[in-house]
Amino acid sequence: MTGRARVQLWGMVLTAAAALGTHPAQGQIHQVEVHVIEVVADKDSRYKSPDGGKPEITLKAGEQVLLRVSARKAKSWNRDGSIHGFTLLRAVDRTKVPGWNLLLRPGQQEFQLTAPADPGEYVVVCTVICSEDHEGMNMKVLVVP
Ligand SMILES: [Cu+2]
Repeated sequence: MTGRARVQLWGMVLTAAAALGTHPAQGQIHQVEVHVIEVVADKDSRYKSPDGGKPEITLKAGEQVLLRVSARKAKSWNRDGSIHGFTLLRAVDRTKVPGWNLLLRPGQQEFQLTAPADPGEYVVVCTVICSEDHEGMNMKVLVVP
């Protein structure tokens, strides 16, 4: 999955540059490398890759990430309309990674994020009580140097 996301990266470069408000000077293309990650937060309270398989996410420490999530309602949701959460924790002490405490709405949404600076194991957890299987809604993320 990571490989496929990397291929999509090049299609995203100009979009990302425009979104960041960077203007190429004198015809020079200023490339911003963005790692596109696609995840489904599904109605059975599981994170999946777009093909329905288990998501395997590897990030480079400190890289720019465009997280594209498609969320589908499970049995219950928050009063504010959030149907799942997407919160990144350090595996070793379960502390939250700043900027990665996300709430998901139904449908597709995108987040511009920065990968953790420290390599290691991380875990994404759902913070919305989305069903009786909510506690099992998590996935590993590996951050490499
Ligand atoms: Cu959930």
